[in-house]
Amino acid sequence: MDHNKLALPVGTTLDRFIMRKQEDFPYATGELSQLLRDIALATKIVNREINRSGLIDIAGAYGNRNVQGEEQQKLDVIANIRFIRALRNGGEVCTIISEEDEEMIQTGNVQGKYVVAIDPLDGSSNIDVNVSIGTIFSIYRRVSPTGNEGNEQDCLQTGTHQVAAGYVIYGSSTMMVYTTGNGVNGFTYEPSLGEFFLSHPQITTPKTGAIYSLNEGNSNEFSEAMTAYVDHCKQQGYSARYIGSLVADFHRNLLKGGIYIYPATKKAPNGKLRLMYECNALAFIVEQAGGKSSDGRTRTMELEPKGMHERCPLFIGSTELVEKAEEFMAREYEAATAAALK
Ligand code: AHM
Ligand code: MG
Repeated sequence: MDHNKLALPVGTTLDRFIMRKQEDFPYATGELSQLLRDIALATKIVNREINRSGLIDIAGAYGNRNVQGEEQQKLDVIANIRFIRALRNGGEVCTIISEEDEEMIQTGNVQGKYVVAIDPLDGSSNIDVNVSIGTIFSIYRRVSPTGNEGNEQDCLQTGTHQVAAGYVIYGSSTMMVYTTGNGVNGFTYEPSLGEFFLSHPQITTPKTGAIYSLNEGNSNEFSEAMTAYVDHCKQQGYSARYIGSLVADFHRNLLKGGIYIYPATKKAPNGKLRLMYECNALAFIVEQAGGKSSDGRTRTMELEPKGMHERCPLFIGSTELVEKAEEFMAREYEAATAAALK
């Protein structure tokens, strides 16, 4: 009897995968690997809290508003505590930017070489209704010398300087997807073993697709170019798919092909999503998977951040779809430039 058939191999754990990748870089010190493992550990804890949120009193509003003026959910706060604690205890990170905290968070690890920007729990309005939510993170190497706390310059680097980025989707299964700039790999959580296993090696996103994802409820607030692009999607016969959880919408489109848009609107001229801990991380991942991300004109990862909580429009997904949307947005830009010159 074939032993493999009797007891199928469980596959590669996230820990082993991270260690193997580190071996590819002979001078790597292991700090980034440790940091990724710290994030994975916090993810497991947050996953546990999310899974039992319907059973104990941790669903619902916390009774506070975050820096964005949005109502914090209890799980937003819990996830924030869990990630910050894991990064503080891990020792590799000097400073953290979080969606939930107005100021940068100093971990006290002045020797830490890394800065992390994180949305601990994205799409949290979906928590109470059992819809997928996520975590998004970006990792940068600090630019200031070690021995001091991290500063604004460390925190406000362009997305091109990311050394790693990832997201976790707490969905029908929990997955972690990340890149260190050498392709994108996805790991699925096996709850009975408490481990992430490599399930989606070397993810590539289709060059094109037939899904468009945006909140059409805001269409009265769209620019003419944006409205024209949505009409174009309809004429092409694309399907509209919008969960309202960025990670879940992004993940689906990454695997199936499509475009996710959170555009500028009349009320919100910079859109809704945050450059430092939502857009840049997903931009790094989509580019590593062969896709594209921009604000409609400029590559997301080249946008110069001016503030930790800065917002920007997001057009992200399959290259052909993003480029087509950019064509529509360019018309708008040209018209505005012509009008300004009159
Ligand atoms: P959050 O960070 O406060 O959870 O908000 C971000 C979420 C994204 O997950 C989602 O794509 C978007 O907001 C949905 O916004 P809207 O309800 O305006 O469509
Ligand atoms: Mg968010």
